[in-house]
Amino acid sequence: MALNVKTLENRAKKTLLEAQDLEQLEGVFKQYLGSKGELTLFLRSLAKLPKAKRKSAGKAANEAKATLSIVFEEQKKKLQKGSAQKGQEPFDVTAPGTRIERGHLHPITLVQRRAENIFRSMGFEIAQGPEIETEWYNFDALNIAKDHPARDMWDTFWLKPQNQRERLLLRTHTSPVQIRYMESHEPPLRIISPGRCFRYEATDASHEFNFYQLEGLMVGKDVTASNFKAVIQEFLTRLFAKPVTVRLRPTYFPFTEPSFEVDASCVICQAKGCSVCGGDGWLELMGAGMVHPNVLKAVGYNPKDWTGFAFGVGIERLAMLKYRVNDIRLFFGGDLKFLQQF
Ligand code: FA5
Repeated sequence: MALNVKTLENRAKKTLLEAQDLEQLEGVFKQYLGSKGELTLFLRSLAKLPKAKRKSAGKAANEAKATLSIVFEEQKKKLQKGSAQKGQEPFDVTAPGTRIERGHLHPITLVQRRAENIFRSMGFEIAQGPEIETEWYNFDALNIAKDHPARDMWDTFWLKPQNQRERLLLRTHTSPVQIRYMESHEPPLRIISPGRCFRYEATDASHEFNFYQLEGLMVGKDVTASNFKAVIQEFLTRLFAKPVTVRLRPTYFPFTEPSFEVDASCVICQAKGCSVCGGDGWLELMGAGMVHPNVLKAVGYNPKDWTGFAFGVGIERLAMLKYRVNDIRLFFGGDLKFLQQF
């Protein structure tokens, strides 16, 4: 009996090693070690053997099973490696290549660039300022006193002090760029400053803790609120490629006097009334006003000689209207299904 097992083992080993592919190999394995395989059936039949023969035959059969399993695994690895290498071999140089996806600009960047082009064509320069600001530029120089409640509207993220004498924060608006620019330039001047802002506030469909603003500033001789209205109406009409009417409502900002809340006629329904404008035909877009004399004084300008207007608009808010996006969080969610539409 032991001799027969050895013969069977040798035959099975030879056939396993001769297998040309994985399918053939599996077939041979089944033939000997499958549920109805020769060796399996032999192992099952051991119980019928007389006790004296059973022990040695069982030992020989189990050793054969172990050896064949090892040979099977080794041969399998060899064939798998071979087929992977083979897969790389045929190379059709005439076959069309895999198309490379081209990236594209984010909708916020598209609106920012369009806005920059429109303002540039009206004689505005583009100025930049740091996202990490000092308390002085973000608040004090803008006439916002330390204990003024207006600071609560612009709660932000403060940085751990590292030997600086000035406290640092993530800027809450782009208005500090007004100060930085005026400190180093003489009027007359016209600038816009697009950039990232941060606020410590809960997010909802129209608020993010990280968003973009576009600041505008024009200082000159006899610059008035009428100049502001004309500039902003021209900007919005060109941005939305539709006629837009602008409405100014009185409000309060510490760095402008008088200050306005700027509403535009709804570009979705042409001011007829819809769900986006809440039915009244007007959309609140930005804060603005005439530069406060204290701000002009703080940068060394004489308020008797110079006047100016300033405004700050949320770029996401413009993009939401332009592309009819109903939730600001979509811009920063990284969902490709959303982003690929632009
Ligand atoms: C300001 O930030 C003033 N610095 C604007 C200004 C500039 C007034 C110059 C006068 C002169 P306000 O907090 O209202 O104001 O923000 C201006 C615009 O930024 C808002 O109308 C809105 O479009 C956008 N904005 C403000 N907070 C958020 C936010 N959390 N998420 C998205 N957009 C925001």
